[in-house]
Amino acid sequence: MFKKILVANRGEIALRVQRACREMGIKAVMVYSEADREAKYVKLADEAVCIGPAPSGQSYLNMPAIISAAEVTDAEAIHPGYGFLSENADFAERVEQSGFQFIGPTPESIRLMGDKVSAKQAMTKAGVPCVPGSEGQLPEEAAAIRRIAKSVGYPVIIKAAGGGGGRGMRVVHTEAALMGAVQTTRAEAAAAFGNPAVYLEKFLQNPRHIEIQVLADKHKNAVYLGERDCSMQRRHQKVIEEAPAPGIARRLIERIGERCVAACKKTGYRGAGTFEFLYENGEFYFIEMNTRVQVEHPVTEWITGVDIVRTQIMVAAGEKLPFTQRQIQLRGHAIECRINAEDPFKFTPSPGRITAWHAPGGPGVRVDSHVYANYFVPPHYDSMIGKIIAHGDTREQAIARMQTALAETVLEGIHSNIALHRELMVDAKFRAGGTNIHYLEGWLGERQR
Ligand code: MV4
Repeated sequence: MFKKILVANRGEIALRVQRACREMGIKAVMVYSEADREAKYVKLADEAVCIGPAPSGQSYLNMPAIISAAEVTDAEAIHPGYGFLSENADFAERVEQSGFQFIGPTPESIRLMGDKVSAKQAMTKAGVPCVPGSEGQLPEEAAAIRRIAKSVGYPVIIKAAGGGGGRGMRVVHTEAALMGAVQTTRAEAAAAFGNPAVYLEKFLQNPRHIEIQVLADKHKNAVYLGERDCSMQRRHQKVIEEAPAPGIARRLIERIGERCVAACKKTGYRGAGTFEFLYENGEFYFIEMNTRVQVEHPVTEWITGVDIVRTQIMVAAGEKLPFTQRQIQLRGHAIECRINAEDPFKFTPSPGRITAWHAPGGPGVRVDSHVYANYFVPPHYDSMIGKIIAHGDTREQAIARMQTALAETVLEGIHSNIALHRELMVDAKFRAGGTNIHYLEGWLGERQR
């Protein structure tokens, strides 16, 4: 096992990885920007290295600075967390070329999944059901594109191969609008991702976002850890996640999970990964794969009892997965509320000094957050400052515990979305379960302020 790991991230996930290291008897080197000097996990670190000024381009995205920090501290591996360099194949490659273990999949896997066209082709080949659409990227000729769209059937969606997570896509309802949308999406993709390739899919109007968590080792073993329902989102930012997904038959999830595991084995995937699906009318359609640990991993940890971050570290060190698929049993229900420092109505970031913070607790409550009273939320990064996760034997109990937790939480000095979560926990449609990806935005539109 590693003796020392460098954590190339900040905020709650940096603390989460630091905790996993502590528990495993591994020293954690924390890197930080000038804006994060006062962070608790920096103060409490075995070692900490400043990697640059506040803007992430000069710090958390600064590959030479991070690799130098690993060199001077004699770390053996680098955990990238989520965001920043976590899905950057060139970074993973440079980490390994510098003699460190990247805690994640191979650069080849990251590259395969980073290109959404090659990802879909690999999944189709591995037997994972995908959204009907173009085979690979769209050709140049307008007539050929029209033919594809017509056979798929309108509405269709044009997506950039280099996009993902909602970036670089455009819905098309009629043939008249098709070529304009293709040209615009291509131009935007070339500018934003340096890759003009686009592909076409049938546009699903009212899907849910269901994702499958997988873990794989370097010895051809892979398991899936059930699913998460991440449909409660606003502008492609998830707000509430839960597991299991309400109302979806277990045998259907098992069929899809087994396909995901087969795809991992076929592509030589290792580490933690997430297969994103759209779910509509009882069918799953693969859209993208994320090759990192995700924000919402705690809901899966809670219903499976598997420590995902610990397992990422174990498999990166070459150990075998310490469990088989048969040993993965789901227990109860877990819900996560993301706590954002933001205006409760305009959703603009609300950085600043936290004057009071009382985290909730009690049975079935977990808080993943790096904040504390008198902590200054820097304006340079994502507005998420932590997560509250509640578990129960049933979904009703998990919601009840989340309501208690939200009622106990005190956060003063900055604006947040805690009141929003309190309102959502009593919303009849949310409580019924199974709302689609458009529900939250509709609800916000009708909400009385
Ligand atoms: C779609 C779709 C409907 N049909 N693809 C948005 C994020 C990116 N991961 C894929 N996205 C979508 N792809 C087809 N063929 C609708 C979305 C989508 C969405 C997906 C998941 C969660 C929230 C979403 C919000 C708007 C659109």
